[in-house]
Amino acid sequence: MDLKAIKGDITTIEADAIVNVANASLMGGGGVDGAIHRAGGPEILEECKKIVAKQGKCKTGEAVVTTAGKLPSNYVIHTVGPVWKGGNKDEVQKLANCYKNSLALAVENNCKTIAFPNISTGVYDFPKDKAAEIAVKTMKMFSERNNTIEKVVFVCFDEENFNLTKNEL
Ligand code: AR6
Repeated sequence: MDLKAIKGDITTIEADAIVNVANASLMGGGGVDGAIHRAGGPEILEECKKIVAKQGKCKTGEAVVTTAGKLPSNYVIHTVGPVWKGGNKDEVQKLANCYKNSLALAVENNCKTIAFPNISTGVYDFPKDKAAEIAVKTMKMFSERNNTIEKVVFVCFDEENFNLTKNEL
């Protein structure tokens, strides 16, 4: 598995799947979630509504898949990251689950290339250094057991996340 970090906007990335950081309602929001729904168009929200009608809200650490609408990727994988509450609420495990479950869903959908944002490091306030460490560690563990995904790109929006992720890699 080829792992790399770039600085950029995930909505412009051509990959089999890009990962969105949603909230439990899957009804859109700010940050990367807002950017993905805006750029991808209403088809994404339509599918999210169907998923919620069928299975209810998305739990923290879990992931679901929809079309990517007008985006240059094939799928959007929506995962719900943990809100940082000081570190004693299982935040680390839940963040690792976001990466693991998103990768598993990518494999199920025959994706070979996948792009991730730095999950939970915006309004959910997860410390960026810890988050980068967990993201890279989880990715490497996954790649030891699975070789269907060929390329994973961390698309970092800000310089700090970019440098932290690059250093972890
Ligand atoms: N491309 C890549 N990364 C981005 C982009 C982009 N276009 N825009 C922002 N980021 P956040 P969270 C980075 O706040 O902390 C939403 O309202 C950003 O710099 O988007 O997981 C949801 O609905 C940061 O490093 O997500 C949830 O309610 C990272 O993406 C809540 O926010 C995550 O920031 C999720 O909070």
